[in-house]
Amino acid sequence: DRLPALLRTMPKAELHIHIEGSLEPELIFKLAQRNGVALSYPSVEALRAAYAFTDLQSFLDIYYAGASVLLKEQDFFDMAWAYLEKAAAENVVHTEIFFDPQTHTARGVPMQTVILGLHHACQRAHQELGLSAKLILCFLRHLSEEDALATLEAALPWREYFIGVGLDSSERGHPPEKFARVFARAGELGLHRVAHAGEEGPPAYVTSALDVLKVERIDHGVRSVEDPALMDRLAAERMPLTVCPLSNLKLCGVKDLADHQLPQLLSHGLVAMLNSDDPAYFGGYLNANYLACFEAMPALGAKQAYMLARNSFEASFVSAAQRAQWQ
Ligand code: ES4
Ligand code: ZN
Repeated sequence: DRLPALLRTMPKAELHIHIEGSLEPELIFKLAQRNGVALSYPSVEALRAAYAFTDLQSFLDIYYAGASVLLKEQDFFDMAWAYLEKAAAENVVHTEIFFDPQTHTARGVPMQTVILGLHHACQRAHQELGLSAKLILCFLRHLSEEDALATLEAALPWREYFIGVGLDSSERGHPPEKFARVFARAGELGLHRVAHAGEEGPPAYVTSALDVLKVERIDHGVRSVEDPALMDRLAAERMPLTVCPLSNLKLCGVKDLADHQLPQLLSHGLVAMLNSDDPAYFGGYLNANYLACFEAMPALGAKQAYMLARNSFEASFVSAAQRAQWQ
């Protein structure tokens, strides 16, 4: 069976990866020591043992705690570089990386420190690994829209270092409508727009992300399968869904990968592809997501593998000319 080899070696894009979610326990401890930050876990093993999540919030609490070791530009560089080396080794040729500036600026880390550290890693990845890497600035939806607006303005001196904005963190109780003004402002600035929707929240949040935030992609979107009219609309508009199967499994969105919505999304003609979301926390990077899905889902074969890779390029924010080099 040559399918696993195909999955590993085919060129692909990754469009849904939170860089803070790529921070491995070993690097958390190394940075804690380097920066003199106290951790509430005695060892790497104890921290990893705490990665037993029941829902999105139980994960976010430990994810924000892990990010507290990031203080200096070098820390952000080291975190991103570690991810980019792994991505290149998995035949990811293009990646669009989420970062959460508010997680850092709220602790007194300057915006410049965050953006320059990440940007320099992306620049080096292009030069040394031949990997195209772009940044997407995410707003934390559990915070206010005023905070999101101030964050966007604070990032504008580095406007050319990110290609778009996203919306992440606790979904339930924080509908897309809450961020209508900041997404409109991002649109005026010529930034791409994406949002997490239909991960834990209802399909109505997917609809309002489209209608109110004018997003060009939906992150997760798996609960769209509960609304047949929405499924038809997503297919008709070729609206991409950045699906993260191991994330949904670890956060108990599905009981088993065999129950995951991916085969339904593909058979309905949706532009879905696979992504790792928070690989250090959810049990694997992009190829682990591919391998686990193709192992668990009998409907997936070589045809679907090519389709997922093709969708990853179609849904990316790179030019058609650039895409032609990879496909
Ligand atoms: C996230 Cl899995 C997930 N969902 C929402 N927000 C996030 N931030 C990092 N990972
Ligand atoms: Zn995510």
